[in-house]
Amino acid sequence: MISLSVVIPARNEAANMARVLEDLNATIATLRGHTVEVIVVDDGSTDDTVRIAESLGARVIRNTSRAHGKGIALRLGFDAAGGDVLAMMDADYSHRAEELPRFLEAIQDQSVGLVIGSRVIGGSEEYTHIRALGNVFLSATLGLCTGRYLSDALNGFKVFRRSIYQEFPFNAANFEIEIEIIANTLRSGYRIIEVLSHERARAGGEAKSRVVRHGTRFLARILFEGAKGVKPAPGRQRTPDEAVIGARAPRAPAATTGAP
Ligand SMILES: Nc1nc2c(ncn2[C@@H]2O[C@H](COP(=O)(O)OP(=O)(O)O)[C@@H](O)[C@H]2O)c(=O)[nH]1
Ligand SMILES: [Mg+2]
Repeated sequence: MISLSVVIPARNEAANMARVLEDLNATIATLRGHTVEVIVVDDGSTDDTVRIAESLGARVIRNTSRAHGKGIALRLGFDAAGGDVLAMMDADYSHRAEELPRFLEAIQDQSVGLVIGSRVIGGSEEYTHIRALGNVFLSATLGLCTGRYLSDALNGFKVFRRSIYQEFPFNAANFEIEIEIIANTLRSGYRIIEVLSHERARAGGEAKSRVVRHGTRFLARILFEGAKGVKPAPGRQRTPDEAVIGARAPRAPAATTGAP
């Protein structure tokens, strides 16, 4: 049995919360072999976000400190999560809950620590030219700084092992937590896998991310993590678990024949 915690950061997402959780609950009902908790982390929402989340069965955690941001909210949720596997998705209905099984299947490979949804393969209704270019530039820079080239490092739809969160320090306050998760996964020696993911446009409400401000913070974080180094300790590099990837039964041992 795999225990999964889905953590959703939300600030003033009343326009979207109901459909996010309805779709998520419907997907959870189809999962076999998983126990699942859903955590919504609120950051001083002034609308009905909290009431709607609670009415749909989510456990709501409130950030009561003066500092707020997506990274702070996610870390509060991860701290409270009981699952061995953590999923993070946005509260604006841009991520598709029905894709979650694809992520969960990928992380069954014991060598995989992090699964990222790739909008480069799956497409995005929210990409403006500037966002698409920024993502390509920042993902390529991350590759240059860490040696791991990803098509969509910045996507906030991710599934990863809680052991990585527990083993390494996390301190990102904002959207740059995406980079911190990748860097710490590389340090852990686990592999990172990308799966196809299609991003819808935010359904309602207002976006909190700003291209220039958050793009700059992403870049600063990439350079910082690259300078710090992401090489895993010797002996930590994990190799693919062929049994899961190929979904093959182990080969029967060769029959031994007696002496002629
Ligand atoms: N709790 C909390 N959530 C946030 C904060 N900023 C952004 N979020 C959430 O993070 C997710 C992504 O934010 P969004 O504005 O859609 O950014 P974008 O999709 O990256 O352009 C949404 O679920 C937001 O509600 C924050 O300060 N606190
Ligand atoms: Mg969004």
